[in-house]
Amino acid sequence: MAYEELSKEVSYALRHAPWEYELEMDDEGWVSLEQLRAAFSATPKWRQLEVNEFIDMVNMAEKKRHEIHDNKIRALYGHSNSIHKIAQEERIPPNVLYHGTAKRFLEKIKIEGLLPRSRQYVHLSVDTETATLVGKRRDNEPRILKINAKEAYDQGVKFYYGNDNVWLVDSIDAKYIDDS
Ligand code: HQG
Repeated sequence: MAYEELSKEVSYALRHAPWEYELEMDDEGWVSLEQLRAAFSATPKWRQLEVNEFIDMVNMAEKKRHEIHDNKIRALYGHSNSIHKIAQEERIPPNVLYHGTAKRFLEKIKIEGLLPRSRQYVHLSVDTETATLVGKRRDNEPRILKINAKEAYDQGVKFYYGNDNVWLVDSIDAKYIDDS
């Protein structure tokens, strides 16, 4: 089974295009596994797909992008702002979080802060290693911004838990970004 390929298409369906697959998604982003299987198996590539293969995909993945519970699956983060806003679980963040980005975005970020752009939330990383990997998708030598998360939280900014490496926030004002 091509789990990586399957995971990419599942991410696409759950993050960006549930309607393309005629999925009924609840407010927290959950979709029935059986409905997802039925939608995928309508295409020749995934005709033989079984529900267990989604479960194996999630269990074997190096990066925790999806979770399965009670015969339902959801993407943990990454949702596009073109689908209904997914309710995320509010939690107290660590003191500091990081954001890896491209050098070319810095000037604007220093003025506007971090904005979710085409997604529903700004994605923050728990450590500089994770932030570097995120930033490298856009720049070979990414900049790592340090975010004073607890300070922002104490001043009323809501933080949401994505997975052990990813935190979500609606936006981050420039005053909480420390790029020294
Ligand atoms: C930048 C992947 C200019 C921001 C990753 C980023 C992550 C601004 C880009 C997850 C800005 C948006 C998300 C502003 C933010 N002016 N640029 N004011 N505010 N930006 O892809 O965080 O592998 O939507 O710095 O690992 O890069 O798919 O967000 O560069 O966890 O599971 O706008 O996607 O996960 O880019 O990545 P993205 P991201 P997966």
